[in-house]
Amino acid sequence: MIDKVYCVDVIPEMEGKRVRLAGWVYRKREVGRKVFIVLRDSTGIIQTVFKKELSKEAYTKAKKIGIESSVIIEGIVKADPRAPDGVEVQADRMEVIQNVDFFPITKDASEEFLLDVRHLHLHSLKVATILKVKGAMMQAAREWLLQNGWYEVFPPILVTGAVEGGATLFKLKYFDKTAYLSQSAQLYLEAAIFSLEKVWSLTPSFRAEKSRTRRHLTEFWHLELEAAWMNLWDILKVEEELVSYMVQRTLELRKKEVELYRRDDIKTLKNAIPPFPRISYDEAIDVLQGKGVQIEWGEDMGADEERVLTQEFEAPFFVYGYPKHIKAFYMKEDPSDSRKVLAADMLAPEGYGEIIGGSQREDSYEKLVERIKEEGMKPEDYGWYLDLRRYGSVPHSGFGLGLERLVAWVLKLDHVRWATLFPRTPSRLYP
Ligand code: NSS
Repeated sequence: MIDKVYCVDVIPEMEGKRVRLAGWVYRKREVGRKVFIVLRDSTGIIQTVFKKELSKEAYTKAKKIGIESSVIIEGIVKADPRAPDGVEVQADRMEVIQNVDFFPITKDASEEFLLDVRHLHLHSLKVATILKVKGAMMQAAREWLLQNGWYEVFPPILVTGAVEGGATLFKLKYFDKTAYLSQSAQLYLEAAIFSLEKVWSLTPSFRAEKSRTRRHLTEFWHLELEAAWMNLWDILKVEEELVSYMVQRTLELRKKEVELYRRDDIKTLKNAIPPFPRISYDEAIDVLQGKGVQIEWGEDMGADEERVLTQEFEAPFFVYGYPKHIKAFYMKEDPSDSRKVLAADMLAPEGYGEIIGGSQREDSYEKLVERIKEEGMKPEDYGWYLDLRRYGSVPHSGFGLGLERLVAWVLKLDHVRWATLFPRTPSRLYP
């Protein structure tokens, strides 16, 4: 038997060769005594044509086959300028693996319905494109992390406490105790820097957030980095270099895929080259007030405020120097202004807003205990974490990037849920 090839392998230069393809019926159309079947596989699509005079049996099967049926097709490659990509397969054999009479997803399907049948929605070429881009972005991240001496670690998901506030913890029974699903690997990464110095992890993170926005999932993929001996400004350099590499490399690896979503509108992606603009929280508030947004110094910026701010930029940018009381307990107080912390978020342009949250960490035992108490939490719940400040404490910094948010911006998606295989939101746990 001849070897199976993929759709992408069928090129005009293969003219006259016999090939065997396996995949799903993407499109079908009959013209006179010909049936055109566009076959889909993981690499793309290829036109096949069944002529009655070539094989009556194959032609009859092709006439009957339904959209999204799984088939194996054999035939001869023919260069043809009229065919998409200038090539097609003159088919003389079809093996029907499973015939589909009616595929539930039709052109006019609503977004809600597509999510209800997400397991079938994955057949879509546009969905596959997003999955490929997400994979390419992590491939790029791994390349950069490896080239720059970061160690990958694998933190736990079952945890005993909050990192980003108790209100959004998913709680579960752990034998006779209570456990939670991790919101962030940060505290465990902080522990790991005492042996590996520069560490990273990719984990699912969970937030029991009821907020129904375009940028919240209850389960998302979190890329987190933590490094000893780095201050806030050092870690911002890491952030912009990593994100820039992820974006530029993805444009190399998956240009066609990115263009399927953005066409030639890739200016902001091209602009993602260090140094990214940096503005202080104070400046951001001035800009917002100047634009008539109702916000006072000390208030947190939500998605709406961030959207307005992103209109000022055509590349990702940082907002640094947030007020202490709106940020997490582990952030280091700004030594020059005790109302603030050494924290910065990275915001994506075009309305997307926050894609990274990062900071220098509080490395003093006493100060950290004080902050934990101020936040109404119990220091004894953070015993092991406090120990890190008692046994060889070092200045250190880190950040977390929401992979779906980055992909949503890169592909200009209208919601982060499209950037994940099976989205989890307050109303969606199935399929
Ligand atoms: O809450 S964060 O801003 N920060 C942390 O969790 C730190 N503990 C990370 C660290 O320093 N190691 O979340 C970080 C990023 C944020 O910028 C978003 O891009 C993403 O994680 N994120 C989310 N993505 C999708 N859905 C939800 N609900 C979500 N929450 C955060």
